[in-house]
Amino acid sequence: MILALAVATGTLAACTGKAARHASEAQPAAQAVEVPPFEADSAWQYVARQVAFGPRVPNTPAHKACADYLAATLRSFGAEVTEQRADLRAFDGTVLHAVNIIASFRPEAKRRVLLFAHWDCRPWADNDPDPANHTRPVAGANDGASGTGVLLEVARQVGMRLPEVGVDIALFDAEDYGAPSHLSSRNTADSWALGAQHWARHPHVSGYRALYGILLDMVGAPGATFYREQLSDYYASHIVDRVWAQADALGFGAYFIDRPGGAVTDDHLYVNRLAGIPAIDIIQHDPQSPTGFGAYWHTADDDMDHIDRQTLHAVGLTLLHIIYNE
Ligand code: AHN
Ligand code: ZN
Repeated sequence: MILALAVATGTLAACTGKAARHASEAQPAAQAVEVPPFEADSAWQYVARQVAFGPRVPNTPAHKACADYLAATLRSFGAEVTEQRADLRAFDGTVLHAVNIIASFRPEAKRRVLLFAHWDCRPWADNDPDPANHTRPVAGANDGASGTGVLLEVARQVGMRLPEVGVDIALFDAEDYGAPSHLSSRNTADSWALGAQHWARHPHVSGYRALYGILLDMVGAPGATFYREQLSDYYASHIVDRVWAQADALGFGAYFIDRPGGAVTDDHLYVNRLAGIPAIDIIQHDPQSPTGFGAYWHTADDDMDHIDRQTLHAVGLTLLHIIYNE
């Protein structure tokens, strides 16, 4: 692990400048697009701010306060913001008062890109080695806040200078209320991603279309590796190709591994299957770990100590390059 980190850091330092020179040499001046910076400190603050509310578990005061904060922050960047409220039934019958938050830039544009993440927290740290934590919520620094934090910084940059393409940023709720592992007989795939399932059936704009969608999930751990997720390759391998090539060109090849990872039942499944929008998942995959995710996943360790600015930067800058070159 220490070796992998050293390699990742070295590659970053060595390649960022080289990639920039290479891009300007290869493209004629008329076609060069100026891509805004991605400020990793700012993204880190957006992650910390969410975590400071406490676990954003549906039907809690922290959840409500964070929803208000997310909507107000996106409005302050100049986006048109929809708060899509829905009462969604969880696997155990609990009715979740959910809020999907959708921020639109250039709402009139026909050509659009959808960027999304979940913002809620898992109510149970059911993968924690200590059984006492199995009934306690996760802090969700990585699992929830990291993707949302990166998208807030992307939204801030987009709001300051709009790209040609329309951009929608959807923060989905109730992703992580899937049945806990000790109730594995009820652990049906569809108990996850309830907010995304609702939006995919009832988009915030009727007849909503996007060229493609990109989901961020657990994009903040130090030395995180993102493999080609299987459902993404099934539905939208051309988008996976583009994103992984863009990341590599920016010197982020140590994060974005161009090899297959596992399949993950995540928000993008429903954006593909129910909304018919080709969508991919950028999600941390650790081939060594028994869960396939990072060791912090659904444990009491999913806190700010496991959030790294360089990982946020690799993901955020890659996204900005994708949308400004669209
Ligand atoms: C399942 O474990 C079925 N899906 C993982 C989706 C997820 C949970 N992403 C973050 N937390
Ligand atoms: Zn989770």
